[in-house]
Amino acid sequence: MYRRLLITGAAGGLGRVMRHRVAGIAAVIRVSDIAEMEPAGDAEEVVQCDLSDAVAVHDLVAGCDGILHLGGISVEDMFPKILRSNIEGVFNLYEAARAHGHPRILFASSNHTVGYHPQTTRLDAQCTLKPDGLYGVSKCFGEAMAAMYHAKFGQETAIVRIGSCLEKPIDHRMLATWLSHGDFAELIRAVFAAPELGCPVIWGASANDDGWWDNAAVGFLGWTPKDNSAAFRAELEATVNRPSADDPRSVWQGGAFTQTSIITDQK
Ligand code: NAI
Ligand code: 15L
Repeated sequence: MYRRLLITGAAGGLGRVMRHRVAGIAAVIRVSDIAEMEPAGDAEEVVQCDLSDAVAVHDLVAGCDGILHLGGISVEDMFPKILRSNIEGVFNLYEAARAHGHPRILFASSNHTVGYHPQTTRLDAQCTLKPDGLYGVSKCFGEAMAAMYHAKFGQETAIVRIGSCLEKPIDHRMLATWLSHGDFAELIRAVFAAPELGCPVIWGASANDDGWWDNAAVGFLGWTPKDNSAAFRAELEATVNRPSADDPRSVWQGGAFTQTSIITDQK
């Protein structure tokens, strides 16, 4: 059992759910976010912290032997925000980890690192990065930091390219990208239980009939997703219009993220 597991991004959509699903991994769960969080429960500590504040992150990581890194900007946004949270924030986290004995990290990367691959292509961990925006580029940076700190310092990270982690798929693309909360929770457990981890890329998707991603390289984790978006197909087909075949949402793995024009709006 871990001594203390740090969860960043604990006020966010996934953080609020996973906080209650990781019990038992560690004696103490330290939850953190820049935003306000629910008060501490049993065996929990709550620490408000801005990931872009290097000194605060150094203190945040002290005493932790595992980190579930969910914190950061989670959609396309203006570059200064992405810079602070996803670039400086990741650098601060890895530097803090280096200073505090290399706690094992699960880095929440994203399918938007490969968003400009067509939906007709099946990808494995060796595929070329094709980010679909500044957000995707920032996740590529995080993946590169993880790989460099592993090669140079032996820091272990599970790079999890999450598809769409929500209660159920809400559009046709998510029939391929969906990751159930239960499967994500089990993946977190597998990552922190593995005797040796290294720095693998793991596709964060459930056992969807329509999946695009090949996790053969991480069989050693013993993680077998159990849920399948097919269970929601009929409901989805009845309630949501399928975009046309030439719509970006049907063409690219990153779907609508390929179409955001925010870069041209940056000042
Ligand atoms: P979210 O946006 O709901 O939560 C992210 C949290 O990070 C927020 O509570 C926010 O306050 C916090 N945060 C942002 N900047 C911060 C900073 N400078 N310092 C401290 N905290 C900061 O995102 P969600 O959906 O919970 O996702 C969690 C992680 O998983 C994110 O890193 C996201 O990029 C990644 N991810 C999520 C997917 C999903 O389907 N939910 C898909 C792919 C990746
Ligand atoms: C992500 O990376 C986002 O954080 C999340 O909000 C979803 O939009 C997800 O990807 C997706 O591609 O569905």
